[in-house]
Amino acid sequence: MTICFVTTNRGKYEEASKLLRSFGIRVEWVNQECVEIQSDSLEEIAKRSAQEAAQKLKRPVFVEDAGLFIEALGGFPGPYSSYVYKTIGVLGVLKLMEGVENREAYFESVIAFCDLVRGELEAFSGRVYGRISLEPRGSHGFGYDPIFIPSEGNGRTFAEMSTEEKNTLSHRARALRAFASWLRNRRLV
Ligand code: ITT
Repeated sequence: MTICFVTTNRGKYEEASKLLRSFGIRVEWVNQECVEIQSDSLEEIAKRSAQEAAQKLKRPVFVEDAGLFIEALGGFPGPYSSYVYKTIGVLGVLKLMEGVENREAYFESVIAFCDLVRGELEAFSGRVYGRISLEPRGSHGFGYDPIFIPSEGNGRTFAEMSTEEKNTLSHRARALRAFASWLRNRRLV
């Protein structure tokens, strides 16, 4: 089974294709920007993007919307993570966190799958809890990986882990596993 992932982010595609391959699902990458509505809900954003992309490409697709939620900043940047990354970047986020003791944060991923022929629009989510580091560390991954230390990662940031290791812990991997088991059951229907 091959399934189409619409994203401009190579890192996301690589993580998804590695993980879904272990479920016997191949991922075809469509490197195209999705229409993203403004909303506080990742699920709402992802579902609307999936619908638009399925209409445009005339085939079933999935998209993913992710965000980093920092407790001391009231959940910022959350659904605005992409804009914040492009503007102030990881160093800007660290600056906002200067002198802040509470460094708790989580990543959330929402995958939305849309098949217009079968009338399906489904969402799957995953979270990983951790904390924001004091400085960027590591060269793997992408985005906020150099400043996010997952609780179960022995103190290392995501950027200090291989894709395979990140895939054992990450928000995206959790959402992808839920998606894969839904796809597996769907095939039996
Ligand atoms: P698409 O919308 O084209 O899929 P994007 O990179 O804009 O790609 P998001 O809006 O979902 O994706 O991501 C929001 C931001 O959070 C963006 O700057 C990402 O780099 C970052 N991000 C998402 N997942 C991440 C992860 O697993 N590790 C580190 N940063 C991540």
